Amino acid sequence: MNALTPGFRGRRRTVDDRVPPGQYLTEDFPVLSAGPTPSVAAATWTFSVTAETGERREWDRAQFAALPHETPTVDIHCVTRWSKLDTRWRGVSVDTLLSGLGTDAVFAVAHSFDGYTTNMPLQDLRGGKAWVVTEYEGKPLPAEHGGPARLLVPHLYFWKSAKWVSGLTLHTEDRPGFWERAGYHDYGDPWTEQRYQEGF
Ligand SMILES: Nc1nc2c(c(=O)[nH]1)N[C@H]1C(S)=C(S)[C@@H](COP(=O)(O)O)O[C@H]1N2
Ligand SMILES: [Mo]
Repeated sequence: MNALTPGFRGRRRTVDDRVPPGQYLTEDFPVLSAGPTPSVAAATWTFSVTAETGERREWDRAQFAALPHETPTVDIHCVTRWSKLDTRWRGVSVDTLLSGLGTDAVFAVAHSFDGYTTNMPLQDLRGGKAWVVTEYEGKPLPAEHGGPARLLVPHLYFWKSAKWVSGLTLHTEDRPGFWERAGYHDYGDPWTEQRYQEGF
């Protein structure tokens, strides 16, 4: 590239700019689960969204596969200090899953088939920032990484990206999830190192 191209001079993002404080880069993909990998049969898999009003929608595998899909390439950051750049996924934007749903909710909880839960502001799942993904690097998502489907919320620490996700519930009040009740930060911004709550 011509070093003097207007608009690029001194403005290119380097790898260092993409690694949040206190993180190191890894090329491999560590597996981190609180318990054993649950077996979730793809044939009977469903995903649901339930609003605070009780309004509920559910997709089976075929219905989910028929939704418009996206292929995000994103950087992920685990609270255990590894970060991984340019991970490639395929799945459905949460915007698509929430589209047309009437809700006054401000918070969401992701629920998983292993009983895991994690909470976040609903706003963090909207605006092209979160997906329910079923493929990683062009292949079906491996079970140990959350297959058949996991939530992907790359702008927050990776514990928010619930593996084996079964659905979202929407709430008017914050409901801390599994790690958040155990002392992890309620929000989990990697860029300001929101790792653990004060006092834990
Ligand atoms: N259902 C479920 N999802 C989960 C977890 C879990 O134990 N159960 N662990 C979380 C944590 S702490 C991290 S860091 C990431 C790890 O994802 P990976 O195993 O694909 O690297 O998954 C998150 N999602
Ligand atoms: Mo984690």
